[in-house]
Amino acid sequence: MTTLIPVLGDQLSGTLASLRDQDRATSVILLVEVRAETQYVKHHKKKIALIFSAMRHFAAALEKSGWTVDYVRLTDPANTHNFTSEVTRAAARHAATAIRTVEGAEYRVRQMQDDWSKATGLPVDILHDDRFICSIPEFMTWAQGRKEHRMEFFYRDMRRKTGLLMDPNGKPTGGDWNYDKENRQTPPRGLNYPAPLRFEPDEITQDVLTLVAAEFADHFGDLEPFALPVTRAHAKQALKHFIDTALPDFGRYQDAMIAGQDYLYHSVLSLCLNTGLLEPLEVCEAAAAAYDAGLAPLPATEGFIRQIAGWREYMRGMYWWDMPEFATRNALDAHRPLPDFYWTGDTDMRCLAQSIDQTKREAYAHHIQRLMVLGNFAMLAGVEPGEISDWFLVVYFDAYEWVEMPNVIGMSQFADGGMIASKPYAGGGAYIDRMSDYCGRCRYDVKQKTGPDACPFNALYWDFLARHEDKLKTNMRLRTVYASWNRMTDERRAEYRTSAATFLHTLEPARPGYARD
Ligand code: FAD
Ligand code: DLZ
Ligand code: SF4
Repeated sequence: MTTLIPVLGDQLSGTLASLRDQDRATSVILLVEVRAETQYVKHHKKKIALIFSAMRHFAAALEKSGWTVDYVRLTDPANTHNFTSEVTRAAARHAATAIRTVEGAEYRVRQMQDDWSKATGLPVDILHDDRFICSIPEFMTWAQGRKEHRMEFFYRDMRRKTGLLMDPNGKPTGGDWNYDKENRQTPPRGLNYPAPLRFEPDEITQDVLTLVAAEFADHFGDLEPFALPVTRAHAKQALKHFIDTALPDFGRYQDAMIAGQDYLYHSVLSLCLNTGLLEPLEVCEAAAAAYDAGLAPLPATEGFIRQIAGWREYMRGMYWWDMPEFATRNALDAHRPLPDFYWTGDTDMRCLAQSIDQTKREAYAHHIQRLMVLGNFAMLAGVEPGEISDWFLVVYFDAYEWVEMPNVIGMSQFADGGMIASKPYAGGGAYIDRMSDYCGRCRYDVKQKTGPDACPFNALYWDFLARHEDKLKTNMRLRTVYASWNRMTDERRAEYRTSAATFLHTLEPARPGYARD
């Protein structure tokens, strides 16, 4: 009687449901480096190294604690590089009598798991991933029957469910659910920003770096320097470091963008959460404990917890709510190919060039760079949602389809027609100028509205609103914006549209082969 327990590359948690209450003597854990998973989109080199190194460290830790682990390396000549055929091979190798696994986080992988019983002829127990605060059935119950889905109401339920920042009388701590009015300030000059901890590569990581350099040379991004957390111990240190050094100012400067400051007060914990090295509830509880101990103010703590217990869980729920249709949503009928500069960084628009350069080096950009620079530009320019979604899935170390897709197709492109965001996150140059120091040294002038030297975001913004007036003018949150547009003279409106068209004409489409072979 042997139970085979396949563990996927984003399930690297000792608390995983499939490992719980299992007899180590009669179980074999399977981890596989699968080429198809590295190349269905051609992931950033750092991301592949992160996942392989974390998988290898996790396997070693499991073996040390008495589990039998079958680890199939990328270079194993027998590796078939597909989850289903590797599970089938392993089941035969170990004469398995049953398979026990946790549901894949992505629709694509979850579909594969449905084939495992037929492929192996064995009973397959697919367990819910209870590392998430909200299970998929619980989210479906919440979502069903609601005319409109909004994160804020879901988030309040998660606060009630977990007791995070809740008073004993059932009211939110401090009296409000959300303290954003006290967050999101422009940072003063000369701040001493904390930097995330760096974890120098050990022998396991060095081997992986050599492998990735050899096997994935044509993938986007810089492999080295590599100093990401790859073990549970690293992840716990990274969490403590964030709480000690950055949480107190997290909310205040959450939306700021400063050239040369890649992380500001962000936690950089998404990679740990999304691989399983940290669990969402433990991260939220650590933040709440810092508030209780008087080490972090309430607006920062609440804002941080909302990102994880609110947005992260909500995005996962909405992904499963709408898949598989989510992947092909294109409510604004956008069909422009992705501009080449998303891969090369070769653009005079300094905000984009800076954000892309950082993405290439670090496989990281923070939320406002992703939303209001990289996503905003793609939406204003009318880029095909599937193309920009592929780009986001490739380039970030935390990008897995379940969380990338609702953020990109939903939140940043409005391609879901408003399922996730109540209005498009569209902004002109003034917003970027207010929240960043990018504009001062840009070749474009953020104050000019039209013409060859004007910040392109300005004309693109009005052109976007004009193009989609039929679909968007009834949106209550855009009423004053459309009122301003309609107060402009015909001549002024035409200037905006001509300026946008002239700029859009200069965009070179990306050459094939960056995102997929
Ligand atoms: P912090 O700012 O420190 O936030 C703390 C945590 O909150 C994050 O680690 C993350 O787990 C969670 N979080 C915050 N915002 C979101 C959100 N909107 N959705 C889900 N979780 C959130 N996040 C991913 O994990 N993977 C992605 O592929 C991804 N793609 C994105 C694409 C776009 C266009 C946008 C606008 C956002 C995307 N996000 C994604 C959400 C967010 O930008 C990242 O989670 C965050 O930048 C990660 O950095 P951090 O850990 O420093 O986050
Ligand atoms: C993203 C990724 C990569 C690059 N490589 C592997 C791998 O070799 N083996 C593995 O088990 N998982 C990998 N993953 C994660 C999966 O592609 C997928 O995102 C998750 O399993 C989510 O369902
Ligand atoms: Fe970006 Fe416009 Fe500012 Fe240049 S001027 S950095 S293009 S917002």
